[in-house]
Amino acid sequence: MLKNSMNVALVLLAIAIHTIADESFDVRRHLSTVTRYGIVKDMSDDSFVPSQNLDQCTPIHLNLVARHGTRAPTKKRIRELEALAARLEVLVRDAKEQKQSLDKIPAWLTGWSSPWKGKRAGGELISEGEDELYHLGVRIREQFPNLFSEEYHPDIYSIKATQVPRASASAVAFGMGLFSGKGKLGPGGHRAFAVTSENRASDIVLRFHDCCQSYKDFRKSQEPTVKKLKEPTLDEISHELVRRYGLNFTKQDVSSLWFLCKQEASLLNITNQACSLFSPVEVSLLEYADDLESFILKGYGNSLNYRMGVPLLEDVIQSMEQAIKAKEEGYAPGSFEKARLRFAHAETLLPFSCLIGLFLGEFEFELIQREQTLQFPPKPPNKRNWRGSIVTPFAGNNMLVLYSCRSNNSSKYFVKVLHNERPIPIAGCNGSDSCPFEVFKERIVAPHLKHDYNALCNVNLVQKEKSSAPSKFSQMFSWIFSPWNADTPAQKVEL
Ligand SMILES: *[C@@H]1O[C@H](CO)[C@@H](O)[C@H](O)[C@H]1NC(C)=O
Ligand SMILES: *[C@@H]1O[C@H](CO)[C@@H](O)[C@H](O)[C@H]1NC(C)=O
Ligand SMILES: *[C@@H]1O[C@H](CO)[C@@H](O)[C@H](O)[C@H]1NC(C)=O
Ligand SMILES: *[C@@H]1O[C@H](CO)[C@@H](O)[C@H](O)[C@H]1NC(C)=O
Ligand SMILES: CC(=O)N[C@H]1CO[C@H](CO)[C@@H](O)[C@@H]1O
Repeated sequence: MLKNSMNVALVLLAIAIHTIADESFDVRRHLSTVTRYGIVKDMSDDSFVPSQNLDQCTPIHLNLVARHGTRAPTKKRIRELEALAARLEVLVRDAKEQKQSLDKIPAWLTGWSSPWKGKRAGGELISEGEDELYHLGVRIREQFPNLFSEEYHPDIYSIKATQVPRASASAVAFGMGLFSGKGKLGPGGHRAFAVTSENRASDIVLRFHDCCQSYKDFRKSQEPTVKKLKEPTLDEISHELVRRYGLNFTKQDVSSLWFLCKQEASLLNITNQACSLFSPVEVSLLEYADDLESFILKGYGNSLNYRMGVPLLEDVIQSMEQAIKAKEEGYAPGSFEKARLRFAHAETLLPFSCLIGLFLGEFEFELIQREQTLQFPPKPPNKRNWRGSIVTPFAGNNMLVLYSCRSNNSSKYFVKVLHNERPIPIAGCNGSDSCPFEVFKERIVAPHLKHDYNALCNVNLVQKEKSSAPSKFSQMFSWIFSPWNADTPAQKVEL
């Protein structure tokens, strides 16, 4: 009797602790790269004081590298969720057959079916994603009025997207915001603008990951490592869930449930189903496992991950040099580029952030410069800089704004970096959010430009293998003629 009432008391205490924790814990901020932009946009490091040293300067050029907005799950993931529905049915049935009490089973779980059931295609930008990019365009124009005051011309505002529909749709949504009210089309005063793409088979500026054979090999070789790193977390959590809900969840089930949680919370704003299966601590561990994966496969975990982005970095620097030349030589307004706006993927934005040394302390920056590897980010509850939700949420972006300053000194041009529209400390600029263009170029960019894309990626080797024209053609045709199968194996896990 006494024992029972003590158990009840303990359970009540546990519930109380659980609810207190829940109040400050918003799972929607912990979805790694499935996090929505609006949830994290204003959540950056408040302790960082942006520098004021550019007060006397004018922005003359802007580079944007943005990830596409919130998108539907891909076809492969849609199938995973359908398999999960079948699994849950079996688990509940087994529990019934064992004549177990069903009290512990959350109500939603019985008879659950995937909201994406029967959809034949996935991966497209959804309306929430359009909204993110549209408003980003509106805010950028408001923030830099003198950069965007000119009459549109495709050479002045160059808009580039990868040849993947969610990225080009993101570019269009952004442009609609950026140019709204500037045209004559419809009640919104829209205007047409150009979005250009390179062929995805050779787009080494925005899809360098997909053209780089040695990166593809590396990624494949790391699959077992990543799986092994995630295993203990999934093991531990599946044991907990089995105990808590009386269903025999496997590791795979837990992995699919976490995926479902991220989709529900991000796309449907539902947090009281799959997400509520996990405690805040468990969510933090699952989030960490995702972040660790992106660190290893797309981030500082391996230098190839970001070095293959050298063509993009070159493109950025070259656009700045052109802008400086236009300024120095007094080109007439309307005859030079003011912004280069790019819409791509997490696979583009993450490496680019690494190339400019974001999310690093000074010590780590030095290590990277000396071409040494970084340690893994620390496990929760330790704090870490490398968080997918901050580094690449949907519509996550880096802006590099070039300023011209009136000064008697040699540093007339400055680069300022905004991450998700906020100033961010750059280790290569002594932790300031800006530094002189020359310093930026010498200290941050030059060490990377020593590396050559073709050499890094074994491009010559690949071309030898695929040198026969027909195979290139058939590759192209299979892509053109099979829109529902556009994801080739190498792109399956693309974000
Ligand atoms: C779960 O698995 C264990 C061990 O495999 C088994 O003893 C138990 O009956 C199963 N429970 C249910 C509900 O299927
Ligand atoms: C999402 O749900 C929360 C309540 O859980 C609500 O406060 C919020 O307004 C919702 N957001 C959207 C965009 O619907
Ligand atoms: C520029 O020169 C003026 C006087 O010629 C001086 O007062 C000012 O401090 C100088 N500015 C900088 C940034 O050195
Ligand atoms: C960073 O600080 C060091 C010493 O504090 C100084 O020598 C160096 O010029 C600074 N670099 C930049 C880019 O401000
Ligand atoms: C390189 C250069 O011109 N440096 C000058 C910057 O301004 C200070 C103060 O005006 C001068 O002393 C430097 O020579």
